[in-house]
Amino acid sequence: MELKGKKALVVGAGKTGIATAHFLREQGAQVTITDCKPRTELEEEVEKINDRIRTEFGEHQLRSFLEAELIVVSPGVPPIKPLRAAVRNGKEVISEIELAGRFIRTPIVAVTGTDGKTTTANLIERILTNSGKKVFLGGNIGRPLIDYARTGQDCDYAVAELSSFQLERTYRFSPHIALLLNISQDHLDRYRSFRKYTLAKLRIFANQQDSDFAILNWDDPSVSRASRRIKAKKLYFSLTKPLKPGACLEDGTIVCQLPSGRKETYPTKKFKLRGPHNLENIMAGVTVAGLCSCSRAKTQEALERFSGLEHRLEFVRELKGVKFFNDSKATTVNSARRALESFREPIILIAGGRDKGSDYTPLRDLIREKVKVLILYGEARTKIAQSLSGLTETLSVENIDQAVPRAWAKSSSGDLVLLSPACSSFDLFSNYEERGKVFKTLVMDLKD
Ligand code: UMA
Repeated sequence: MELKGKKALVVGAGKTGIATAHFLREQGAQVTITDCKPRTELEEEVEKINDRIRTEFGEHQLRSFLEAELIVVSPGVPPIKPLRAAVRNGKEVISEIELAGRFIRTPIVAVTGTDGKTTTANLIERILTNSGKKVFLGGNIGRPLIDYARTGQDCDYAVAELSSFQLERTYRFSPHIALLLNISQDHLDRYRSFRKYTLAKLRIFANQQDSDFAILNWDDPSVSRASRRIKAKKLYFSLTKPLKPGACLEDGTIVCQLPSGRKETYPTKKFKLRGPHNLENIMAGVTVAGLCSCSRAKTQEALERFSGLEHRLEFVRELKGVKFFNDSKATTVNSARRALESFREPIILIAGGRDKGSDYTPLRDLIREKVKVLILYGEARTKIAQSLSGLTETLSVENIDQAVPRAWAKSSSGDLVLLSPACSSFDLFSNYEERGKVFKTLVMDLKD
């Protein structure tokens, strides 16, 4: 792809937009970056933009979209009017992942799914690194993939966590190994239907060839239904079915058999990650380990060392026999469901935040069975209360500052207090990390 002298427009001046603008500039393009926010709200970002990049802030200018020869869109930017007009006018409109894919020469391991993709991408990075491979880790995880294209590209693998937003507007992007962990309702505030959301996720496989690999969740009907048209070699993992080839669980041991005949076993007893969903993530990870020729012993060692990530079923503290867990990253109903499945103790669940158009009723059975007290907070609390009424003692509070002391007051030794919101954080916080940190501070401040 020749970029020299090309008129390029980058939409969105967040992490992705800034990295993309710099890449394009370094390749000799004439770059403009546009953001709908006014310059005064973008002070930090403006500092990072070098003066050879033109800026247009405050409002998107249709003219810039129509004059550009190439438009690269940040994942958080929905199909806004000027983008639709540019497409109608035959402009090339692509995502940052598409651009990165055109320049990256290292094999890409791409992970998508509604839940578990950050944990799995990190786990894969640890497994590969422990076997002596050099790895770049990026994507939705917080570091744009285009950053890797800007380096000397001396890694053995580029591992990318990819969201549905990032997979939109990809046309040639083709990872050597692509993983789809699960699909459940999410982002229905951006997609008109679950089908549209699923189709965006499936773009991860669209350009793979039969020399590539697709790693898929056998137990998830949406995944197996969607996998029919995949051209790459398919490898499944399952918690319920003894798959050969594939990865499955036999008497507490993960067995992973590849089409080549290579078979490895990984006893799960010493794994620190909790819950059946994490076993799925691990099965996906060991399949990648096999495909990348990692040593069994080194993979097992990496799995036993990995204790998970901040804000994902993160143990915070134990106070008078009550355990506190921070699962602020659970921004979907499905991830909250998985969190509830991970514990045997009576749970005091704190949920709520900003609704994403979700249906909360899939939580009903688990709430009835496992939740001693349900504490709802934030914008979504009334909607959730209506969906989950009459199952257990339910309290409604305004925010997390009120929820934590209420949870503590309601708990007794042997209980577990879990923040697993099932909603996004944007009603009260700038992101789930901030929400998780506030929760942890409140928990650490509790006095017996
Ligand atoms: N903007 C416009 N016009 C619009 C809409 C937005 O100019 O019509 C501007 C905003 O004013 C803002 C900029 O776009 O200044 C933000 O762009 P962005 O939302 O794409 O944010 P980035 O900082 O580039 O972060 C993105 C991902 N964000 C989203 O997908 C929302 C980050 O994922 C990712 O880590 C980063 O790229 C690097 O790849 C975050 C996320 O929340 C973690 N992801 C969602 C999720 O996990 O559920 C998908």
